[in-house]
Amino acid sequence: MTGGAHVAPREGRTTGGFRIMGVVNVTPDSFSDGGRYSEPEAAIAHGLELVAQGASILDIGGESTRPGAEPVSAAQELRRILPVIEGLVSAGTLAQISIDTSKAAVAAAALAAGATFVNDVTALRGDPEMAGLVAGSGADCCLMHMRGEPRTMQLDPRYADVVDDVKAFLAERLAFAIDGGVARERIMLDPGIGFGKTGEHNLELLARLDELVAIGRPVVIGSSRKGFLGAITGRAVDDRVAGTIATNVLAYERGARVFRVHDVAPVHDALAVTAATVTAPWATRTPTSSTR
Ligand code: HH2
Repeated sequence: MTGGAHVAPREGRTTGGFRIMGVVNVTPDSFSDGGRYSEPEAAIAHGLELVAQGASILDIGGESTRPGAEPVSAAQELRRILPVIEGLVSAGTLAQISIDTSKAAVAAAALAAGATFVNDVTALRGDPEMAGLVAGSGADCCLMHMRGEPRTMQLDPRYADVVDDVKAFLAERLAFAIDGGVARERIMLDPGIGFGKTGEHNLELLARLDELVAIGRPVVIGSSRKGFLGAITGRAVDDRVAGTIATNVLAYERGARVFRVHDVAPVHDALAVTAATVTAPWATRTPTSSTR
């Protein structure tokens, strides 16, 4: 399969060295915003607003991956995402456009329309054509850990050691992608918060995130509004921004650098302050020089 033209993604990085990936779900059934941006005009306007709030990547999705979600056809997914990508491109957005799909046919059309990033929650396992497509297009990609598939992934997930298991999986998928011709510097890794994990698994992955960062590729975190935040705070899905901020600030401190969120403005500000604090001169001063 051939992909889009060879592409050079725009940078758009902020001074703190982090990037925010704003979520644009063009779906009727996403867990937090399903149905809100099903019309292309609404999705395009929402995407542009997220960029104005600080997103440098827009992640466009046409299929929900929430627990229990039913798969949709490539044709249906394309009908949802293509007008949105085309609209964002013709609006001249400076953000990098990411396609959230595990189907190569959908990714190929999205890349041809101007996307330069493939966010594949199956980490190139869902479609045998995907690795070749990503390699040939020169797009960036995110490889995410998921245990099982969305329909069944939350049925009693178990791990020997969740961080060791996710780390081994991500290292194996990184090697697979590189063997398939994807440039190492194009690849990001994601522990897949909420994908075949209990709340405790999610928390342990966040607490020990530095162990995944040690693989040596940028780590993406997608904790935004997810169920484990509701379980801790008792908050409904639309009211989990404080929990989302806490997890993203913690993940930044542990070394994550890409943050996939719905609530871009507050997360951007929280990360900007965190980054300014931990990258300031005093943060790296040695004890001897600071005791005088
Ligand atoms: N989470 C969701 C979807 N895609 N991609 C990455 N890389 N990491 C994530 O954690 C991740 C993801 C689920 O969130 P959302 O898109 O809001 O919901 P839905 O899948 O129901 O559309």
